[in-house]
Amino acid sequence: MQSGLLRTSRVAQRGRVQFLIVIFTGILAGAALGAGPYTISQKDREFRPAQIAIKRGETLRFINDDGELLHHAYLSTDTFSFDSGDQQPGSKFDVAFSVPGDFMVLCGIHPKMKLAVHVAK
Ligand SMILES: [Cu+2]
Repeated sequence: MQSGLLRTSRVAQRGRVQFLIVIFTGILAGAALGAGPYTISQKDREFRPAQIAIKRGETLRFINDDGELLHHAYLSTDTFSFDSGDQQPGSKFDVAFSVPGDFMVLCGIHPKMKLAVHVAK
């Protein structure tokens, strides 16, 4: 009776260990590929969130979810630049930040729109 219980718990334990290995492998794969994309909303003429910290190589996805308004996200620095062009309502634009640093993304149409991006190494 006792040995039967012991065997059952060992089998359960082995199953749990295998389950944890599967999860751990998934986490490693996720880390290698980089998380994201991280969604940036532009509703009500604001980048939301207004600041974000990511790691080098990770992607921000700019969604124009602001009714009928156009937006135009861009960044222009010596080390890293991008330009979404005029972004139609309902469209999305992905940009991978390949360079570490602190950046301020702006909108070419709405000067008050600002998004601070911290890209870690
Ligand atoms: Cu805008």
